[in-house]
Formats: sequence, structure tokens, C-alpha cells
Amino acid sequence: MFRRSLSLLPLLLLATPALAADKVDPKIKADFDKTDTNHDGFLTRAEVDARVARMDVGKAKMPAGKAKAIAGAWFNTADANHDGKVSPAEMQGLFRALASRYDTNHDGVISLDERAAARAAVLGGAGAGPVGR
Ligand SMILES: [Ca+2]
Ligand SMILES: [Ca+2]
Repeated sequence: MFRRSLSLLPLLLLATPALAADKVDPKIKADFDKTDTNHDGFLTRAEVDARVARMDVGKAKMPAGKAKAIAGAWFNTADANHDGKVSPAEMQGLFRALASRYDTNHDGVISLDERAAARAAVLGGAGAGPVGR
């Protein structure tokens, strides 16, 4: 199912970029717009880097090396058509894939426990151990 939607994505984007954007969940779009600081409708690696660097991890700021690793992993996964930028539809695709992965009891809701597990997986997986030292 995911694979199928990925193969359709470039066609949709080429034919009707506005329509594709309209189908994106408003919450995801709001998050997208916050990250799209130059408002060109796409996220670049630099914009994602900046967004992740602004995220708080508990009470502390994200260490720079870890932020870069997470942003890189996020970007490479989200950029489904590998054109070097992430569209709203690509971001929604990633969120849906993550949601179905982390919604472990499949009730359609990511509970706080499930969210915490997802967060731990992301933070632990993207750069276990010191980065860049
Ligand atoms: Ca942008
Ligand atoms: Ca892309």
C-alpha cells in the first residue's frame, strides 16, 4: 500500500501540486509550514536541520551532532522521490508510515506511552553514542 502511493506521488506532484497539497492533513500541513521557513512549499535539508535544532529534548536542547543525525535520517526517509526536498505529501506519507509503526495496539491513536517509545527509538537510533567526537 505504501509502495503504491509512493509510485503515484511524482505523477500527482507533476500534474496538480496544489491539489496534492490540499489533501494533506491540516495538522501535518501546519507543522510543515512552521518548518518551511522560506514558504516555497518544500522543505530543504537546511530547513529540516534548523527545525530539529529548535526542538527540545526533555529540558535540554538537542546536542548539535544528534540534531544533524536525526534531521538527516528524517530527511532521507521523508524524501521519497529523492529530489532533495520534502513536499507536504511526502511529509504526510512519512507521518502515516510512522503512525502505523508506532500505534502498537492499532487503535488509530498514538498514546503517550507509544509516543514515548517512538521518541526513545528515534533518539536512541539516530546517533547512539557521541556524534562527531
Ligand atoms: Ca522551503
Ligand atoms: Ca521529494
